[in-house]
Amino acid sequence: MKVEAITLREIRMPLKYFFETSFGRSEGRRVLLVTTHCEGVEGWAECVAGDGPFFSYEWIETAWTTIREFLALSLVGKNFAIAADCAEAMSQVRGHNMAKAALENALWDAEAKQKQLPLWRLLGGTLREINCGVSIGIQNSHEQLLEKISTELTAGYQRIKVKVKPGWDFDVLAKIRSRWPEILLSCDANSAYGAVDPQSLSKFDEFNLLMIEQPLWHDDIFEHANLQRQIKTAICLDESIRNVRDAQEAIQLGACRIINVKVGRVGGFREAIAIHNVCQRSNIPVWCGGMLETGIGRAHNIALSTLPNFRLPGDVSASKRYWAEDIVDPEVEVSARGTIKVNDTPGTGYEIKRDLIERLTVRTETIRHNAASV
Ligand code: OSB
Ligand code: MG
Repeated sequence: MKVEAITLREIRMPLKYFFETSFGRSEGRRVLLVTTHCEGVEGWAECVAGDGPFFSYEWIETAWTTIREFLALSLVGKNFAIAADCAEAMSQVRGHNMAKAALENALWDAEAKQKQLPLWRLLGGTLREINCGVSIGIQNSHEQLLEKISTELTAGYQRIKVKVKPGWDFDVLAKIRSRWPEILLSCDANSAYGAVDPQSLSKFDEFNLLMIEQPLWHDDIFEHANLQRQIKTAICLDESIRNVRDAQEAIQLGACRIINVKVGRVGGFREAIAIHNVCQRSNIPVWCGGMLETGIGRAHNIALSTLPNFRLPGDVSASKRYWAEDIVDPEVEVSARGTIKVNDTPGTGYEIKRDLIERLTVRTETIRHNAASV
């Protein structure tokens, strides 16, 4: 697979509803889309870096410039036997996993199309249908949150995850549990409890949660291990797991009982598969996290979620929860049982809506072998 050129493109996508976490509220996304041009085949991927360096130090501007100045130059003009091999070529750049993942995943998309294989099979998937949950942000009121949960349960989603932070936690969970004692419920703190007395976190145990996601610092494993010994609720790590070594360390230290795999956070499908495999061998279930993706990133998350150790419902939900109109056709839809079926169409099974993307584009740049950027 020869990489002839790489196109970067920024589109602006307003969210239907704001999405608020312990680190802030988003009203829309500036999305970086990457296209790899390989011998007549185009591969597409989405960079999940946000509008600012809040979930991670990466954001759209660092991703764009790191790709343009370094990562793209290490790929264009090169021939890779398989997409996964490009990770090695980019390894000189430290970190910047979201930028790397966008490039690697675009090449996986190209490889799947070139081989006329569905992406999920190329990744090693076995599940034909994936289980879906939703992540519901912090709202303006408790009533609004309960209303949203009710809507998603009616739609069929199998697991509800709510965002929590000090002051928006125990009262909220108590209200949810008194109305829905039996549902599969989890919470995600996005590192909001680092400064809190760890003893107080055992209060989460009252709510029979499937897990609490990333309660402590974004870069911590050790203190999560201490905390996991003190609380009954399973800890799930998100931000702390940047690669397969982090996953091994977290498992060995007992820092979590579940891992959220986000392909962008870990630098691409190759690393995501490696984490999946390590967790599978250690009997640690994984699930696929989300980053408010458009249909392009969503389609990649769906393909990844077909690997066998994706045993818990992921944050992979329907396009219409986020976007007035998604940039793929068909849009991502979820059945009344809260599932998405995969099919055998080569590639992701979701077509790119080029005209719509063109209309939403605010800037674009193409990097070619031995040529100045255009
Ligand atoms: O921590 O999982 C998270 C969105 C942005 C940043 C971090 C997170 C999230 C979500 C969104 O929870 C899940 C989704 O895409 O539906
Ligand atoms: Mg999370």
